[in-house]
Amino acid sequence: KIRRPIVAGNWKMNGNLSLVKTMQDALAQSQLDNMDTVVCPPFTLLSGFDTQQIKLGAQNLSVYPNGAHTGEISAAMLQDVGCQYVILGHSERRAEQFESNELVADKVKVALTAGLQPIVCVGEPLEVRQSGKVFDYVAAQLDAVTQVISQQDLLEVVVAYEPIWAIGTGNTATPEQVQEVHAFIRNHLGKSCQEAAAKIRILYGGSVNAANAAQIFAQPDVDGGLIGGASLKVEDFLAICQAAN
Ligand code: G2H
Repeated sequence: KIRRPIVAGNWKMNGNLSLVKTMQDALAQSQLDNMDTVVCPPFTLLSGFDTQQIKLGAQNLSVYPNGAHTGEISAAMLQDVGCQYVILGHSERRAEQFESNELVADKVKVALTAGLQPIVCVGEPLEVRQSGKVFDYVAAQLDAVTQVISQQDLLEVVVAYEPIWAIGTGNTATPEQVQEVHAFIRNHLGKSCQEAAAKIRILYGGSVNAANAAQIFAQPDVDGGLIGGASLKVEDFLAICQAAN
């Protein structure tokens, strides 16, 4: 692989201190030296991990730096507890918290300014796929981001392609469907920054499990995965990481 693989576990609103301990111990013993293994638990569990051994990511951040924003968490707070990554624009937040392409782009800029690597989620709902407009839809999500960040900063971005119809449904996209969109994303980002096209890491997310991970990760433009449900089971998550290592 030309790019260093990355597998990130998105715990969503799941997990507890006991899972932190078992996941921490298991990952500490695994020898995943050829990749970046990232755990993205809820905010309350972030400080439970030993960041010497595990890379940490959050699932969201505030666009504001500090102040009177009750219930929000800033980029600086995430850095303070050892986060290196932050998932932004997950389709669940776009749907449930009404996050627009523009808001997601602003958050990406805030993350990059603070030195956090954003994992920017893009992906289409079923009706968009059925109408054949996947590329247009994903391009609009990407363009909102590239419009507000520099070419240099784009090199720090990780993109996660997560077709909404494949999330938590057990309907994984086929390796061919995944490769097709990943190649599109790479080529499209190349129009903003040629260097980014070669260097940027593009993850697939959507019902990845221990059985299907290797086949998806084997696609030339797939650099790893963003794993939801399967990242909560220690053995499954380790097996998925091993498939990328
Ligand atoms: C997509 C994915 C992780 P799951 O949301 O971000 O979740 O693997 O459960 O489909």
